[in-house]
Amino acid sequence: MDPRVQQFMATIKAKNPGENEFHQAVQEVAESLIPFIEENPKYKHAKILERIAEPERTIIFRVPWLDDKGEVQINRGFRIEMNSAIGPYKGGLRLHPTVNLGILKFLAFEQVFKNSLTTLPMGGGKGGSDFDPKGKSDNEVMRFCQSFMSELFRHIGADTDVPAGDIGVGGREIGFLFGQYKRLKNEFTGVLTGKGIEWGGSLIRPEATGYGATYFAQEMLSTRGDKLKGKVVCISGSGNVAQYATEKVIELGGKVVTSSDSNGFIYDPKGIDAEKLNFIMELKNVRRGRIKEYAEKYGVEYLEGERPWIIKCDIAMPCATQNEINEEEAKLLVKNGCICVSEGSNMPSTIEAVGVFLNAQILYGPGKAANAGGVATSGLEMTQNSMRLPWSREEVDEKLHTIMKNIHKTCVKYGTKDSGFINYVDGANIGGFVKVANAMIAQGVV
Ligand code: NDP
Ligand code: 2IT
Repeated sequence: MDPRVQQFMATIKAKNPGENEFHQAVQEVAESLIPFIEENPKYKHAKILERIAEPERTIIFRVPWLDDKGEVQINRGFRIEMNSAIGPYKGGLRLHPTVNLGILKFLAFEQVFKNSLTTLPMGGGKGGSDFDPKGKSDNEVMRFCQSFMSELFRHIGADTDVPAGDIGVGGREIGFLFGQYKRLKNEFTGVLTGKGIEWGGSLIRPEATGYGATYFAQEMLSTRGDKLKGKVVCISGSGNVAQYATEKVIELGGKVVTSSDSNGFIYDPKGIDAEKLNFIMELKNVRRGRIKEYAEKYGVEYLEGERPWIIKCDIAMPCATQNEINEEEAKLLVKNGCICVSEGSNMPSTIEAVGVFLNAQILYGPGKAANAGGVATSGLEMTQNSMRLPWSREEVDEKLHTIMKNIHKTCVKYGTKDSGFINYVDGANIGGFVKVANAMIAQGVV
């Protein structure tokens, strides 16, 4: 490791003990930025890197709620307001038993760069709770969401901080959260994104992250004169991002052969088609069942406790969670002929796995660039809310597609090496940094 990075990371680790995912996210960015900052000393003098790694505000609160048996349950709620240099804090809420301060700080930190890359005026934030929605009734989820919002409402607002969905938070939860906010504030505003289409939501927002990650893969492939048509694609996860990545890959002529959840994955060598995808959507969004059922229904293989990366593919799209591709899996993917990785999830590859992809010089699109279509379309939802005018599906999809092409261009601008190789990690980190850093300098020492 570069000694300058090592020194910087020693301070980060000492100040944020035990927050491993946060250390990982900061280290990956510092490796790109420290050489860039040395060449651009104005950022060094203003201590931008040190400032950008410290949240502007961290809110931690108690979330008590009553379960269906009338018993009191207590969870912990968080909102990390990371950076507001270029717009209101913006980023999702995650409900998962693994949620802790370090995980949300890594997500909020990534969000700052991602939101800047979208070209829209959004700062970075993230929040959530260690509440586990699995196995809970709709009423329990509602009571939790109402209690969570009963504290969160005083910290957010359409011009202050605009949360959205992430793992465990989809349309149902956004509805409960929005209802409680509206009741407490007596205001109908665009304080959350991912809202229902009848009450201020944007068309294409549910599809946007998966579609965007697929558009980003298309852009990367085009730099090598290649396209998605005919490619075999391994996708992990079976939630929001995975479902719509699968839909767009199929539409563009690719063959998706895997789908997964936290218990295992299914391998369908004939490919998931539109009808099978509908089954997954109903299974996951309505019945809230396990992916194993797909294997039983279609008579394909189910690999319990395994991840899809052992299957030979041309393109890998991790769409489940952080650190879901380790070094061995990355090596196996490359060995099996994988030429492109487009990350739908946030930080799915470990630092070692990223190293494998970069050394092999395959097309590697990191999450903060490849999955930025979700938050970009949240930005478009905010615009429509401000105008009080909705756009059509086609309009929003076209804007999303243009934004993904522009993010790709930014990565090419800041990430192309003398050899011609495009390092999308450097491209996304530096490309996302510049606008935020310049805004921070312009706004003084705040
Ligand atoms: P969902 O809750 O809709 O789906 C999550 C999927 O990932 C499920 O299949 C889930 O399986 C699986 N998963 C979750 N945690 C784990 C785990 N620890 N190990 C293995 N599998 C796991 O979430 P999203 O699709 O919204 O989010 C997926 C990823 O995409 C996350 O990294 C998120 O941060 C990122 N992202 C989401 C955006 C959005 O707009 N929603 C935007 C940009 C990025 P199971 O059901 O078994 O838990
Ligand atoms: O990680 C992400 O970018 C999201 N979960 C979406 C955030 C948003 O505000 O739409």
